[in-house]
Amino acid sequence: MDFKGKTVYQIYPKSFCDTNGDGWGDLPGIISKLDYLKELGIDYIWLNAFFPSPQKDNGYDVQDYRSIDPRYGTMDDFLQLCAEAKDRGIDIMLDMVFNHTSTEHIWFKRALAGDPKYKNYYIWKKGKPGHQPPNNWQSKFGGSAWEYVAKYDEWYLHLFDVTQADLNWENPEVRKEMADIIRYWSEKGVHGFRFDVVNLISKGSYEDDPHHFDGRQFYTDGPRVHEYLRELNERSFGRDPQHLTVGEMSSTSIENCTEYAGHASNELDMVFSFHHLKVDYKDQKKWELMPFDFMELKRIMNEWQIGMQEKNAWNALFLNNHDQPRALSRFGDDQKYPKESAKMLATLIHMMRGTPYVYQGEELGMTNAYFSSIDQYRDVESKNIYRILLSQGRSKEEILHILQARSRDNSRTPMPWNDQKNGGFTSGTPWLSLADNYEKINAKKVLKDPDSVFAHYQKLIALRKKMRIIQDGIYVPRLEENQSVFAYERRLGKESLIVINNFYGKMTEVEIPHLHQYQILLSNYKDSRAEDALQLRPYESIVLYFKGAVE
Ligand code: TEU
Ligand code: CA
Repeated sequence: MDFKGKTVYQIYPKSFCDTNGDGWGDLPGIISKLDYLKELGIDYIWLNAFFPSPQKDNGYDVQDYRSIDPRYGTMDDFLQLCAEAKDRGIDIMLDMVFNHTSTEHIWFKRALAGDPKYKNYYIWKKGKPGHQPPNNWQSKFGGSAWEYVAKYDEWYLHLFDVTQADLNWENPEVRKEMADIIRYWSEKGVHGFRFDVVNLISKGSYEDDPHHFDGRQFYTDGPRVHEYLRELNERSFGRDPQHLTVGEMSSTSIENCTEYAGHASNELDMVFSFHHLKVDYKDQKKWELMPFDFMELKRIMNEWQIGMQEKNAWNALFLNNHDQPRALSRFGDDQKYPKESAKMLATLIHMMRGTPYVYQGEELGMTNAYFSSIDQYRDVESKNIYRILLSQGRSKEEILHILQARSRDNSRTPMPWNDQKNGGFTSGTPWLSLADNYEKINAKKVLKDPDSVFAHYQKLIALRKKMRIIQDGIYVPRLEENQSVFAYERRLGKESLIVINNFYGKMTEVEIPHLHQYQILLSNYKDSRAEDALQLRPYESIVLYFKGAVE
């Protein structure tokens, strides 16, 4: 399918729009906002996991892959959503959490009850002497990745929460179940699928991590992962000519991603990778703060753009999602230059080679939540790390400061639709508080403002639809050594597009030969100019276009 002109919008259903006052967003709420999304111009909606779930990890602990948690609505609501979206030219993409199930899934319950068929759906190992886990692997949410079950005197693997048991993909029956689930949704008319941490499904050997890190080298991009993906493709979505798939790849490599999302590799259409979102992790540690390393951000993004392009593979482009703090608070200036920096970050992403993803609220310029008490947090990861850091002797103030910058709840606060109570998200009590700046940052307000962040996203999305150079042009980094400007060029035949982004709140000057021949396609200041020597104002971002060979 030709998806290169398209843009995906990510909805976190729990936080989008609540219509029955229970404090949870729901499918009727999404339906009620389809016109808003059409106005934005997006082509796909990716819905975060909405299946029945005990919600230990907000739905990424799936209990039943074939139905919808009643708190979100019914299957009829879902079919209505698909139909009404389709009427507006929008397709739906579902989230497939296939690395693990909830321990409340019937398969795991049968496994615990002693059914050998289902026991073999999961990964069990004998412990080490002295009641020690099978190895030193750590859960991504903290603590050992193994849980003991006395009945078997064995441990099951959980790379995430203890209630998220890893599936045994070595078992052909598990792989068949997964393909069946995709086909079930395809038959309902779903063409799009996002695969959660799908590069973790093939475990290699179960050795101790010699470096006492978390063990990821033994299960990331594992030995049979490409084989499994090709098989899944062949058995399910690959049969649908309209399919669109994206894999979430944890700690992956360009080399593997050129295969996952290679043009002819018959695995997936595109990949999310995360290296560029670790440039503010001190010593690679998520819970150690440092200012983001701009040169590293630029180096990594350039490296991925070029590395994927060289092999004709395709990136998903993003700075925000439901697991990341808000990019505006992280890489921009959400106090002094909120609009300018939000637009600059959007331009950076949307003019690159790949498919842009907009995470709900990004188009409003939403910021981190800046919660001041641990009671305001809901995320299992934040709660775990709070306990762990406290036990290591860190002060409450210090930990809260870290969570303000790093908690996943920063991106999960409810969507502010207006400046009324709870931002019009719910008439009841929201499951997670809104960020308290909703009176200033909300959808009603931006829709009235022609100069809003929303209006800028509209332009970016429309430009991609219209211009082949944005879809297909080759990517060439520019000003690589510049310490404050992220610039690149796209080229297609005789056309050239140059994108220049000042990443800081200071004026800076750059020189780009022949720039005076270019016209300005888009900018975040009203009076930007195209000159060979450019004075860039705080967070100024300019897209320039030229048709006809230079020189
Ligand atoms: O996330 C995978 C993942 O590894 C993360 O981005 C995770 O949030 C991070 O490692 C924690 O520090 C996916 C989902 O997007 C996430 O919401 C789920 O919690 C996770 O998988 C488990 O299903
Ligand atoms: Ca609701």
